[in-house]
Amino acid sequence: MGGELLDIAAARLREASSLFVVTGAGISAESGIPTFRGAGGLWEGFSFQSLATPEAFAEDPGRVWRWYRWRAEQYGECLPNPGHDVIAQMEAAIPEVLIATQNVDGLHRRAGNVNVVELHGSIADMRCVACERLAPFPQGAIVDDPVPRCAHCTAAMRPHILWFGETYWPGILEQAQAAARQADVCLVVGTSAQVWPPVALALHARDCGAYLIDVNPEVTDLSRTADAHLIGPSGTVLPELWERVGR
Ligand code: BV8
Ligand code: ZN
Repeated sequence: MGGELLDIAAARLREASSLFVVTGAGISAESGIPTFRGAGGLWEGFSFQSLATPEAFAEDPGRVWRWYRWRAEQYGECLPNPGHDVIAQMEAAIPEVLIATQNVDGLHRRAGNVNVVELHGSIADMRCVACERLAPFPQGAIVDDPVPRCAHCTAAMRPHILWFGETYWPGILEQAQAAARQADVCLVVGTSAQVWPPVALALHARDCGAYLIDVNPEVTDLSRTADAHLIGPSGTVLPELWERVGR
């Protein structure tokens, strides 16, 4: 990858007092979590319409729960990778940092990031369909009914994850938009830029004056409009970039 592009991106990060980060499944690929649209991705054999939608849950909650329990098992065995670690170091070094992640795997928090907005929810939580109370996502093997019941009102619980066709929880996008508006640098890592609202956040940051860096081994609609497309896996590119920043 072009050294001078790395140097320019590093220079921007060195001067930045506010950083807005948008991440997608690609940042967790090197932690062993399959991406959605890559080979062997989560959608292999499952179309998202059949699983990550409110209709699918209404039709067969047990099937949706089994899929998420399988994913939770996978995520539980995974660890943050050097890409996550660098983003945690960035938050420690730069005054204003917000991470808006599309991932539900919780790896940014496990890497030490604190200012994290989980745009699409988290595999660590489940939510009551009736009273909306949150509870920890069930661990271990499914013993009886795969659909947990609410301890408070006995209605069915669902994964606390945003499904396709659902609107974002109030305040979530606004919080991210506020960070996007005041960012000196917007760093996008590992997203195919196919789900619109997260992409819109990065473009909003750029429209408000942020320098837009995209880290992805592939070319996407976002990398084409980025100020710097750093081509490669984030587990390698981010440490190299941060090394040159020297903060
Ligand atoms: C909304 C949680 C307003 C689930 C997710 C009704 C039905 C169907 C669709 C819609 C609908 N109504 C509206 C829509 C549009 C829909 C949408 O955008 N669909 C797309 C697919 C066209 N959006 C929504 O529904 C959103 N809501 O817009 O609200 C609204 C409401 C109603 C009507 C109109 C408007 C809600 C979307 C949230 C869905 N939930 N996840 C779960 O996890 O089970 S989305 C899911 O896919 C992820 O969370 C992620 O956000 C998203 C995109 O995936 P990526 O993270 O980008 O991952 P992907 O695999 O695609 O790409 C990986 C990238 O990494 C690749 O580029 C690859 O090159 C790169 N990479 C690989 N290795 C590495 C790497 N990069 C760096 N390093 C590496 N090593
Ligand atoms: Zn309840």
